[in-house]
Amino acid sequence: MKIMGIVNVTPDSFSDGGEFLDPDRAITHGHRLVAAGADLLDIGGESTRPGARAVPAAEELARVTPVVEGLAGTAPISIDTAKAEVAEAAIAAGAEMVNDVTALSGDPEMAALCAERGVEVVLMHMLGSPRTMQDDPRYGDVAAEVRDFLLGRVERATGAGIDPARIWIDPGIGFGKSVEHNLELLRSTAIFAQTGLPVLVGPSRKAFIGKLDRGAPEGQRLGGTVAACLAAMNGGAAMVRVHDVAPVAQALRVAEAIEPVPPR
Ligand code: PMM
Repeated sequence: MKIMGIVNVTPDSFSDGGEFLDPDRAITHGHRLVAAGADLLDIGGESTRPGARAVPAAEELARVTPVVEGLAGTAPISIDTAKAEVAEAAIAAGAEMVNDVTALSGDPEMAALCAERGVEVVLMHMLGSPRTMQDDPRYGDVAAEVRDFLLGRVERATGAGIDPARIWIDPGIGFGKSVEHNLELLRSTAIFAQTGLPVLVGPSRKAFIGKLDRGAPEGQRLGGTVAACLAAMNGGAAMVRVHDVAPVAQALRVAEAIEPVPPR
């Protein structure tokens, strides 16, 4: 299973906000993540934490472009953005993947851009918007609803000309989900893998881990992150998106050695 290392160039991401706002620090961090075992780096300039404020495109561009430029060539780069303008600049600077938490519904130009540039695309599920998503989220059957939503977005994406072989799906852990919803999605990773599309799962340091462990703060959620990544791996996920690459890489390596999973 692959590991996507997170480089958040933001003042307010929920667990590492402000740490890597300076481009040189973000680039150094990216190098460290690659040395620690990241197969890919996900660079983002807009926080999606619950209630986060929207960032103007110019500000997001100024944050991420030097970091993409500085890290391109070190590892494949994913740009975590919902804005076509930001994605376009990041692709020009060397990004090969667009990770859009709105599943291409945030910017009308995004699907065409991704199709035209031939990049990989991550379609993630979110209920509502970051401002409102944690206000009492409800589902009937969360796994089936999230899967069906994602399959609908895949259809839209391929309809816009995106190569189906370049599409990833992500259940969006923490994006409009209660603790029980997140657990059910992790438990149901196989339902997503059965679509035949590669599955990305992003549980790293998220609030549900703190809620399950006596309110543990963001910096003390590594054990829970590892447990969630192993559950995703066992369900057939192809990649996890994490902050703490070295310990997760070690856990996955050991788990794979104990019980080899067929390579995707
Ligand atoms: N989570 C966050 C941001 N981007 N992208 C994908 N595809 N999946 C996720 O779960 C996801 C994401 C929020 O976490 P962060 O603020 O620590 O980056």
